[in-house]
Amino acid sequence: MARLWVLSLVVAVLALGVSAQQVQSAPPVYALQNLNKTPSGLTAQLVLQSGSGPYGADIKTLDLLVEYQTQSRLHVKISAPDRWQVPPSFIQHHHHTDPPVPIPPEQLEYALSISENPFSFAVHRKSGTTLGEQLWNTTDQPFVFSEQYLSIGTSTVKNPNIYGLGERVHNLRLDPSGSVNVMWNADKGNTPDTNLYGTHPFYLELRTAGACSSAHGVFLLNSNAMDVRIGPSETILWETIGGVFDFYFFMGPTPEEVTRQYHRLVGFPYMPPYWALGWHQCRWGYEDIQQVRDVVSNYSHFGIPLDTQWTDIDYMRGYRVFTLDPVRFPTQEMQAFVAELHSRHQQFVPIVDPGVKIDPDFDAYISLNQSGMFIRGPDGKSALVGKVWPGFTIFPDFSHSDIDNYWAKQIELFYMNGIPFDGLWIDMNEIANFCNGPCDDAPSTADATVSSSKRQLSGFDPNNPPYLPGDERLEFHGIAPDSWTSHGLYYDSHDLYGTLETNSTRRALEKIRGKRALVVSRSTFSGQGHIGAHWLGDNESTWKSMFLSISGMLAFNMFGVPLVGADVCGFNGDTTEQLCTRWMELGSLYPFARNHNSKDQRPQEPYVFGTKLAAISRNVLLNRYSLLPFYYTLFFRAHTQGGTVMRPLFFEFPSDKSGFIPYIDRQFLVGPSLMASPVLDQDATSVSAYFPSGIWYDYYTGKAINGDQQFVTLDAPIDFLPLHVRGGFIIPKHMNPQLTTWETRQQPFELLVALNTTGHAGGELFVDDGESLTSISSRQYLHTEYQASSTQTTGNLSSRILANSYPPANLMKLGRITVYGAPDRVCAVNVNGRPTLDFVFSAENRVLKVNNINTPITQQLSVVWTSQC
Ligand SMILES: *[C@@H]1O[C@H](CO)[C@@H](O)[C@H](O)[C@H]1NC(C)=O
Ligand SMILES: *[C@@H]1O[C@H](CO)[C@@H](O)[C@H](O)[C@H]1NC(C)=O
Ligand SMILES: *[C@@H]1O[C@H](CO)[C@@H](O)[C@H](O)[C@H]1NC(C)=O
Ligand SMILES: *[C@@H]1O[C@H](CO)[C@@H](O)[C@H](O)[C@H]1NC(C)=O
Ligand SMILES: *[C@@H]1O[C@H](CO)[C@@H](O)[C@H](O)[C@H]1NC(C)=O
Ligand SMILES: *[C@@H]1O[C@H](CO)[C@@H](O)[C@H](O)[C@H]1NC(C)=O
Ligand SMILES: CC(=O)N[C@H]1CO[C@H](CO)[C@@H](O)[C@@H]1O
Repeated sequence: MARLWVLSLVVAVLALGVSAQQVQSAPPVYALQNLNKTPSGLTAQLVLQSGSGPYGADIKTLDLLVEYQTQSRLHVKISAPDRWQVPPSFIQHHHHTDPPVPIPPEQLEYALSISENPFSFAVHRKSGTTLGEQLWNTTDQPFVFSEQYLSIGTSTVKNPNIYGLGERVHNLRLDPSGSVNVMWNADKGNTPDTNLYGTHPFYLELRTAGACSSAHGVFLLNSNAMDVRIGPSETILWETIGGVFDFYFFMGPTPEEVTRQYHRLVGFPYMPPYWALGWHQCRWGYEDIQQVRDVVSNYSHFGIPLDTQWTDIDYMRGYRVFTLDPVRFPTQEMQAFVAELHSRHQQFVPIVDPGVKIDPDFDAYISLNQSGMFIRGPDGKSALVGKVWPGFTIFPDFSHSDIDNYWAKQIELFYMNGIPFDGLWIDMNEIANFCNGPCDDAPSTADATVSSSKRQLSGFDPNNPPYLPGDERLEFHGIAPDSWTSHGLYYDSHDLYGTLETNSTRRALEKIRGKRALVVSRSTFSGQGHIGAHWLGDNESTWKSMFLSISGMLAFNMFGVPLVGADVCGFNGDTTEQLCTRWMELGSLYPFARNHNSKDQRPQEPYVFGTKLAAISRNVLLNRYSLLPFYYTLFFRAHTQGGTVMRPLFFEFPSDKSGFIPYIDRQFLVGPSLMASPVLDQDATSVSAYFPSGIWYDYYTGKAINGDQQFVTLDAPIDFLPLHVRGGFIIPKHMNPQLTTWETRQQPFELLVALNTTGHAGGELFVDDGESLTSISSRQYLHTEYQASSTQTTGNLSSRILANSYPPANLMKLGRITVYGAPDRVCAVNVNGRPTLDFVFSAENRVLKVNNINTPITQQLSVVWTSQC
């Protein structure tokens, strides 16, 4: 049993000279006591011996819990009774089995070492049974656990490659030379290098040495305002102003495995409706329903794909949520408009804010007031008042266990009496508040009828914490931290609000529509992706903002929120034709792809700049629609196994030796196989693109490039989006893409087969009805694997059907296969044992196209080609 916990207890001697007299200035020292081994870990207590943190109020006795939860996931929690903790609903699958079965020690990929006195701990990757690489070691960093200030840190390697810790507008790789990564949800536009709308205290670290690499991840489940300081001297220091230390360590060892292990904990990404992957159009400042109607008809006039039309707050009556402006967006016309969209298989998504206008004649206010399920002020009873678009508002308390009785009911009333929307866009939910804390001139409000859950504040002032992450008051553009929710003090639970709102909103939509819902939230917390989507907020119509959107999306894919995108063509500021062109190209690959604009900016729908941009938009969006089977299959993978849809190059090539790969954030991969090298600079007509090793094919022509771990200059005239397919992969597509995802789905499929240097390729296709809630859990879908192999002279492609329980798939046909890297001549092709002449071989790039295959996708497929006739 001794080896079961891979635990070494090192008894350190108290450093000479640390005596009781010096306690005031000396850092706190805790000693481990009452160690208790459990079947899959240990418990112990940490008892303060001497010293004190910088702000006093040190907690004397802490509880240590260690759990070897899975082979690759270690849980280390340091807490104290009666302290705030993130509710368990934010975490999934605590153990690899339920009830937990101890994991044989030799199977654990990590080793934990604890120093008893002074307490510290270290985590190593195990190599066999011995300690390998050190991933974490708290010994030399200040360990403080006091009422309103906690710190813990680790030493790390020189110039570490660290990613994550959002939400921040920043390059993909975090600056290791002294960056402060602040987390506290805040409405601050897309200001670079500051805390923004969401909190995801997770980082992934990539270590490389020669041709070897490994990645690990660290997650702190904590929702209080915090700083994570990286560097300057090979350290990572976490500082938070509340809660507990609830750490999870993920062993990877590949970056994609790290994210899968993290997503298993916070919840695999939810499965979006198929149409959510279509193209979306929105703006703030549509004046009336006629203008919105004109947008939709302009799209069809210019032949540009459009799945979903959105409206921002303009549609509301005086910015009251769940209302329609009777003059500009009258109910009957809105209903007719949405009915028309639906008849053309298009969707409608309106915005909803959490703030409910204080207005004694407004139903949504009257019933929120009556329900008592609102955020309460510092007295713990009366409704907290903020000021948002409609003026003074109160806010639903999404942590209230009965909140659906208010929120879902409002959504349902709006749906039934207003407009049958298909999804909801929830904004301003950090919570944003124009008063920056209490509104001086706020009207008085009713008391909550629910029993108050206000707790004793043990003498601390939540509005004035002694340590301020980001050096900024917590109520900046928000409500005061001494407000109350059913979870307790807002100071503690504030970061959870957006994700809780997403959850309640999604439940409402699923109940009303009986189908998968799209809920796009600005504010998020760890676990958001399990419930809904995110857009990157109020960016700017600048080249820099467009470039940084890539890193934003890559980070959110790591956070488990793959349905993410930025406002295409930019939100604040006027876009230009050239910027909007390049952004439409890049945006055509965003997992969540929406053109959105601010009020009073020049219009930027893709047809307003004339026929050239309209034609480019049409082409890149049709290409997106042709790729949707690929995207949708990637979402299925992420939903069922965790992991990313869009990922950095280093995820697939962690051992790349060039030294460039950890930094690359101007290019990205969709899945493992489609590499995008978009133009991100004004007036550029070429891009310098990095090619990791392996064979790559020009996506459009099949021309091969040998990946040489070097940058290659690619031509990229204004109408061109450079894309490459990685040899070794098969990408499922639709032929003849149409203007909606629904129409596109009626078209035959195509397989793009990109053979690697050994003549192999593999891929998969997932097809279901695209909207039902249970298709995956009840396996009502088609899931097929494709394999291709070839020699210099012959090759073949075959399928293996893994699940075939979606009858409509019998009517869906495979129309064409395209093979990149075919033999240098092809003279005969067989489809399912019968020769066909319906193929085209182009010797120039060795591309074979076999047309009119006409086999149902539910049927076993065999295509054989040869150069021997
Ligand atoms: C979201 O709601 C579901 C019920 O629909 C619940 O099981 C889950 O715990 C909730 N998630 C969070 C983060 O509260
Ligand atoms: C942690 O770091 C300290 C100080 O650098 C070192 O003495 C100790 O051996 C390390 N712990 C382990 C288990 O490697
Ligand atoms: C529709 O397109 C026409 C032609 O580009 C343009 O004049 C008009 O403003 C557009 N309407 C809207 C609402 O975008
Ligand atoms: C709000 O609720 C209180 C009772 O909790 C009631 O006295 C008051 O009239 C209500 N206000 C409105 C506008 O309904
Ligand atoms: C080629 O692809 C096959 C199947 O996808 C894979 O197993 C193999 O490792 C790849 N070989 C090379 C050299 O990339
Ligand atoms: C497919 O091609 C590979 C490589 O040429 C060969 O080994 C295999 O037998 C072929 N399979 C079929 C079904 O023709
Ligand atoms: C990178 C970038 O352009 N960021 C801008 C996004 O928008 C906000 C608000 O307008 C600006 O403050 C940022 O500089």
